[in-house]
Amino acid sequence: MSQNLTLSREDIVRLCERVEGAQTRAYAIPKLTDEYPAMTIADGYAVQSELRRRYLAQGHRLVGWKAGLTSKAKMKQMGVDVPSIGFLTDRMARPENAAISTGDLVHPRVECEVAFVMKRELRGPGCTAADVLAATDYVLPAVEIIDSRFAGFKFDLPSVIADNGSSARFVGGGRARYVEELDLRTLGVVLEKNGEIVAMGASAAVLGHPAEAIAMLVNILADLGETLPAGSFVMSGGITEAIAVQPGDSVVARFQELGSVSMRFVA
Ligand code: 0L1
Ligand code: MG
Repeated sequence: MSQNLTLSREDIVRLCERVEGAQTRAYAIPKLTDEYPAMTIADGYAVQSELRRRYLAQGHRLVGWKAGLTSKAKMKQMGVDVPSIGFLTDRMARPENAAISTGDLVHPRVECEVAFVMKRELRGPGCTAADVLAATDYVLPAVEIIDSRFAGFKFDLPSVIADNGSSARFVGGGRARYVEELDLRTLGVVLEKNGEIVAMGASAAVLGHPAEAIAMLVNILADLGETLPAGSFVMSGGITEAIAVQPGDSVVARFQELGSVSMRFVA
Protein backbone atom coordinates (compact mmCIF):
# COMPACT_ATOMS: atom_id res chain seq x y z
CA MET A 1 0.00 0.00 0.00
CA SER A 2 1.35 3.41 -0.89
CA GLN A 3 -0.35 4.89 2.18
CA ASN A 4 0.56 4.09 5.77
CA LEU A 5 -1.43 2.41 8.48
CA THR A 6 -2.67 4.83 11.13
CA LEU A 7 -4.84 2.35 13.07
CA SER A 8 -3.50 0.22 15.91
CA ARG A 9 -4.20 -3.52 15.96
CA GLU A 10 -6.87 -2.88 18.64
CA ASP A 11 -8.58 -0.23 16.45
CA ILE A 12 -8.56 -2.60 13.45
CA VAL A 13 -10.22 -5.38 15.46
CA ARG A 14 -12.75 -2.94 16.97
CA LEU A 15 -13.73 -1.52 13.57
CA CYS A 16 -13.87 -5.00 12.08
CA GLU A 17 -16.32 -6.10 14.79
CA ARG A 18 -18.41 -3.00 14.07
CA VAL A 19 -18.54 -3.78 10.33
CA GLU A 20 -19.17 -7.49 10.92
CA GLY A 21 -22.12 -6.65 13.21
CA ALA A 22 -23.62 -4.32 10.59
CA GLN A 23 -23.13 -6.89 7.81
CA THR A 24 -24.46 -9.91 9.66
CA ARG A 25 -27.35 -8.21 11.48
CA ALA A 26 -28.19 -5.74 8.65
CA TYR A 27 -28.10 -2.35 10.30
CA ALA A 28 -26.60 0.96 9.20
CA ILE A 29 -23.59 2.47 10.97
CA PRO A 30 -21.88 5.86 10.61
CA LYS A 31 -18.90 5.93 8.26
CA LEU A 32 -15.76 4.83 10.09
CA THR A 33 -13.87 8.07 9.36
CA ASP A 34 -16.33 9.97 11.61
CA GLU A 35 -14.42 8.43 14.52
CA TYR A 36 -11.06 7.96 12.76
CA PRO A 37 -10.71 10.94 10.37
CA ALA A 38 -7.09 10.11 9.55
CA MET A 39 -8.01 6.61 8.34
CA THR A 40 -6.20 5.70 5.10
CA ILE A 41 -6.92 3.28 2.27
CA ALA A 42 -4.31 0.94 3.85
CA ASP A 43 -6.30 1.08 7.12
CA GLY A 44 -9.47 0.19 5.17
CA TYR A 45 -7.75 -2.89 3.70
CA ALA A 46 -6.42 -3.86 7.16
CA VAL A 47 -10.01 -3.91 8.48
CA GLN A 48 -11.19 -5.80 5.36
CA SER A 49 -8.40 -8.41 5.76
CA GLU A 50 -9.36 -8.93 9.40
CA LEU A 51 -13.02 -9.36 8.31
CA ARG A 52 -11.95 -11.98 5.75
CA ARG A 53 -9.88 -13.78 8.37
CA ARG A 54 -12.85 -13.87 10.76
CA TYR A 55 -15.36 -15.10 8.16
CA LEU A 56 -12.98 -17.84 6.96
CA ALA A 57 -12.39 -18.89 10.60
CA GLN A 58 -16.20 -19.20 10.90
CA GLY A 59 -16.26 -21.66 7.97
CA HIS A 60 -17.07 -19.31 5.05
CA ARG A 61 -15.16 -20.30 1.90
CA LEU A 62 -13.32 -17.73 -0.20
CA VAL A 63 -14.55 -18.15 -3.81
CA GLY A 64 -13.11 -15.03 -5.41
CA TRP A 65 -12.79 -11.26 -5.48
CA LYS A 66 -14.49 -8.19 -6.88
CA ALA A 67 -13.21 -4.96 -8.31
CA GLY A 68 -15.43 -2.02 -7.34
CA LEU A 69 -15.84 1.62 -8.27
CA THR A 70 -14.26 0.84 -11.63
CA SER A 71 -16.40 3.05 -13.88
CA LYS A 72 -16.54 6.83 -14.12
CA ALA A 73 -20.34 6.55 -13.53
CA LYS A 74 -19.80 4.69 -10.23
CA MET A 75 -16.97 6.93 -9.08
CA LYS A 76 -19.09 10.00 -9.77
CA GLN A 77 -22.13 8.44 -8.08
CA MET A 78 -20.06 7.68 -4.96
CA GLY A 79 -17.80 10.76 -5.00
CA VAL A 80 -14.51 8.79 -5.06
CA ASP A 81 -11.64 8.75 -7.55
CA VAL A 82 -9.86 5.38 -7.06
CA PRO A 83 -11.19 1.82 -7.58
CA SER A 84 -11.26 -0.72 -4.77
CA ILE A 85 -11.39 -4.48 -4.24
CA GLY A 86 -13.34 -6.82 -1.95
CA PHE A 87 -13.51 -10.56 -1.30
CA LEU A 88 -16.34 -12.96 -2.23
CA THR A 89 -17.38 -16.01 -0.22
CA ASP A 90 -19.69 -18.96 -0.84
CA ARG A 91 -22.26 -17.41 1.54
CA MET A 92 -22.73 -14.45 -0.83
CA ALA A 93 -23.47 -16.56 -3.94
CA ARG A 94 -27.07 -16.98 -5.10
CA PRO A 95 -28.26 -19.14 -8.02
CA GLU A 96 -29.76 -17.69 -11.18
CA ASN A 97 -33.51 -16.95 -10.88
CA ALA A 98 -33.17 -16.97 -7.08
CA ALA A 99 -35.56 -15.18 -4.74
CA ILE A 100 -33.14 -12.95 -2.83
CA SER A 101 -34.18 -11.82 0.61
CA THR A 102 -33.74 -8.11 1.39
CA GLY A 103 -34.53 -8.65 5.09
CA ASP A 104 -30.86 -9.31 5.79
CA LEU A 105 -29.61 -6.35 3.73
CA VAL A 106 -29.49 -2.61 4.52
CA HIS A 107 -29.48 -0.69 1.21
CA PRO A 108 -29.50 -3.32 -1.59
CA ARG A 109 -28.68 -2.14 -5.10
CA VAL A 110 -27.86 -4.09 -8.26
CA GLU A 111 -25.22 -3.63 -10.93
CA CYS A 112 -24.29 -5.56 -14.07
CA GLU A 113 -20.75 -6.90 -14.30
CA VAL A 114 -18.60 -9.17 -16.44
CA ALA A 115 -17.21 -12.00 -14.27
CA PHE A 116 -13.95 -13.83 -15.03
CA VAL A 117 -13.12 -17.38 -13.95
CA MET A 118 -9.37 -17.95 -13.78
CA LYS A 119 -7.56 -21.05 -15.03
CA ARG A 120 -4.15 -19.96 -13.72
CA GLU A 121 -2.95 -18.13 -10.64
CA LEU A 122 -2.10 -14.47 -11.18
CA ARG A 123 0.26 -12.43 -9.07
CA GLY A 124 1.28 -8.78 -9.10
CA PRO A 125 2.81 -6.28 -9.08
CA GLY A 126 2.93 -5.45 -12.76
CA CYS A 127 -0.05 -7.62 -13.78
CA THR A 128 -1.49 -6.40 -17.11
CA ALA A 129 -4.80 -6.88 -18.94
CA ALA A 130 -2.96 -9.21 -21.36
CA ASP A 131 -1.81 -11.35 -18.40
CA VAL A 132 -5.42 -11.49 -17.19
CA LEU A 133 -6.78 -12.57 -20.58
CA ALA A 134 -4.12 -15.29 -20.87
CA ALA A 135 -4.99 -16.62 -17.39
CA THR A 136 -8.80 -16.54 -17.89
CA ASP A 137 -10.68 -19.80 -18.32
CA TYR A 138 -13.96 -18.11 -19.34
CA VAL A 139 -16.14 -15.08 -18.70
CA LEU A 140 -19.82 -14.96 -17.79
CA PRO A 141 -22.39 -12.29 -17.01
CA ALA A 142 -23.11 -11.47 -13.38
CA VAL A 143 -25.20 -9.18 -11.22
CA GLU A 144 -23.71 -7.91 -8.01
CA ILE A 145 -26.07 -6.97 -5.19
CA ILE A 146 -24.13 -4.39 -3.23
CA ASP A 147 -25.17 -3.23 0.20
CA SER A 148 -23.39 -0.32 1.79
CA ARG A 149 -23.81 -0.50 5.55
CA PHE A 150 -23.15 3.20 6.00
CA ALA A 151 -26.08 5.36 7.08
CA GLY A 152 -27.51 7.53 4.29
CA PHE A 153 -24.84 6.25 1.84
CA LYS A 154 -22.43 8.71 3.47
CA PHE A 155 -18.99 7.23 3.15
CA ASP A 156 -15.50 7.62 1.75
CA LEU A 157 -13.03 5.17 0.25
CA PRO A 158 -11.37 3.93 3.50
CA SER A 159 -14.81 3.23 5.01
CA VAL A 160 -16.13 1.45 1.88
CA ILE A 161 -13.00 -0.70 1.66
CA ALA A 162 -13.36 -1.67 5.36
CA ASP A 163 -16.99 -2.66 4.54
CA ASN A 164 -15.56 -5.07 1.93
CA GLY A 165 -16.51 -2.76 -0.95
CA SER A 166 -20.22 -3.10 -0.02
CA SER A 167 -20.11 -6.78 -1.11
CA ALA A 168 -23.30 -8.62 -0.17
CA ARG A 169 -24.63 -11.08 -2.80
CA PHE A 170 -23.84 -12.02 -6.37
CA VAL A 171 -25.49 -14.05 -9.12
CA GLY A 172 -23.67 -15.48 -12.13
CA GLY A 173 -25.57 -16.82 -15.10
CA GLY A 174 -26.08 -16.55 -18.82
CA ARG A 175 -23.52 -18.20 -21.09
CA ALA A 176 -19.91 -18.87 -20.27
CA ARG A 177 -17.69 -17.72 -23.18
CA TYR A 178 -13.97 -17.90 -23.95
CA VAL A 179 -12.37 -14.46 -24.10
CA GLU A 180 -11.01 -15.13 -27.63
CA GLU A 181 -14.62 -15.31 -28.88
CA LEU A 182 -15.56 -11.79 -27.77
CA ASP A 183 -14.57 -8.15 -27.91
CA LEU A 184 -14.78 -7.57 -24.18
CA ARG A 185 -14.58 -3.78 -24.60
CA THR A 186 -17.77 -3.34 -26.56
CA LEU A 187 -20.29 -5.63 -24.88
CA GLY A 188 -23.60 -3.85 -24.37
CA VAL A 189 -25.74 -4.45 -21.28
CA VAL A 190 -29.31 -3.48 -20.50
CA LEU A 191 -30.66 -3.66 -16.95
CA GLU A 192 -34.42 -4.09 -16.52
CA LYS A 193 -36.36 -3.75 -13.29
CA ASN A 194 -40.00 -4.88 -13.34
CA GLY A 195 -39.90 -4.94 -17.15
CA GLU A 196 -38.60 -1.36 -17.54
CA ILE A 197 -35.11 -0.43 -18.70
CA VAL A 198 -33.44 1.33 -15.76
CA ALA A 199 -29.78 1.43 -16.89
CA MET A 200 -27.64 0.55 -19.88
CA GLY A 201 -24.01 0.73 -20.82
CA ALA A 202 -21.04 -0.84 -22.57
CA SER A 203 -18.25 -2.83 -20.93
CA ALA A 204 -15.60 -0.26 -21.90
CA ALA A 205 -17.08 1.81 -19.04
CA VAL A 206 -15.01 -0.42 -16.75
CA LEU A 207 -11.53 1.18 -16.93
CA GLY A 208 -11.65 0.96 -20.75
CA HIS A 209 -11.68 -2.87 -20.67
CA PRO A 210 -12.91 -5.19 -17.87
CA ALA A 211 -9.58 -7.09 -17.92
CA GLU A 212 -7.88 -3.83 -16.83
CA ALA A 213 -10.01 -3.93 -13.66
CA ILE A 214 -8.91 -7.51 -12.94
CA ALA A 215 -5.25 -6.51 -13.47
CA MET A 216 -5.75 -3.60 -11.04
CA LEU A 217 -7.28 -6.06 -8.55
CA VAL A 218 -4.31 -8.44 -8.86
CA ASN A 219 -1.91 -5.55 -8.26
CA ILE A 220 -3.83 -4.44 -5.14
CA LEU A 221 -3.78 -8.07 -3.95
CA ALA A 222 0.02 -7.99 -4.33
CA ASP A 223 0.12 -4.93 -2.05
CA LEU A 224 -1.82 -7.01 0.48
CA GLY A 225 0.62 -9.92 0.11
CA GLU A 226 -1.96 -12.06 -1.74
CA THR A 227 -2.31 -13.67 -5.17
CA LEU A 228 -5.39 -14.49 -7.27
CA PRO A 229 -5.67 -18.31 -7.22
CA ALA A 230 -6.68 -20.47 -10.20
CA GLY A 231 -10.41 -21.21 -10.04
CA SER A 232 -11.29 -17.77 -8.62
CA PHE A 233 -14.55 -16.09 -9.65
CA VAL A 234 -13.75 -12.41 -10.15
CA MET A 235 -16.20 -9.59 -10.86
CA SER A 236 -14.75 -6.69 -12.81
CA GLY A 237 -17.04 -3.87 -11.61
CA GLY A 238 -20.37 -2.29 -12.45
CA ILE A 239 -20.84 -1.19 -16.05
CA THR A 240 -23.65 1.23 -15.10
CA GLU A 241 -24.65 3.04 -11.95
CA ALA A 242 -26.19 0.87 -9.19
CA ILE A 243 -29.99 0.63 -9.04
CA ALA A 244 -31.89 0.31 -5.74
CA VAL A 245 -34.14 -2.74 -5.28
CA GLN A 246 -36.86 -3.66 -2.81
CA PRO A 247 -39.14 -6.64 -2.10
CA GLY A 248 -41.38 -7.34 -5.09
CA ASP A 249 -38.83 -6.20 -7.69
CA SER A 250 -37.69 -8.52 -10.42
CA VAL A 251 -34.46 -7.79 -12.24
CA VAL A 252 -33.08 -9.01 -15.57
CA ALA A 253 -29.63 -8.03 -16.82
CA ARG A 254 -29.27 -8.66 -20.57
CA PHE A 255 -25.70 -8.86 -21.84
CA GLN A 256 -24.78 -8.81 -25.53
CA GLU A 257 -23.14 -12.15 -26.46
CA LEU A 258 -23.37 -13.47 -22.88
CA GLY A 259 -27.11 -13.99 -22.30
CA SER A 260 -29.07 -12.78 -19.31
CA VAL A 261 -29.09 -13.05 -15.51
CA SER A 262 -32.39 -12.84 -13.60
CA MET A 263 -33.47 -12.68 -9.97
CA ARG A 264 -36.27 -11.38 -7.84
CA PHE A 265 -36.29 -9.75 -4.45
CA VAL A 266 -38.45 -10.79 -1.52
CA ALA A 267 -38.86 -9.50 2.04
O1 0L1 B 1 -19.00 -2.82 -6.43
C1 0L1 B 1 -18.72 -1.63 -6.30
O2 0L1 B 1 -18.61 -0.86 -7.27
C2 0L1 B 1 -18.44 -1.10 -4.93
C3 0L1 B 1 -19.39 -0.03 -4.55
C4 0L1 B 1 -19.07 0.56 -3.21
C5 0L1 B 1 -19.91 1.71 -2.87
C6 0L1 B 1 -21.39 1.43 -2.95
O3 0L1 B 1 -21.94 0.83 -2.03
O4 0L1 B 1 -21.99 1.83 -3.95
MG1 MG C 1 -19.77 -4.05 -8.13
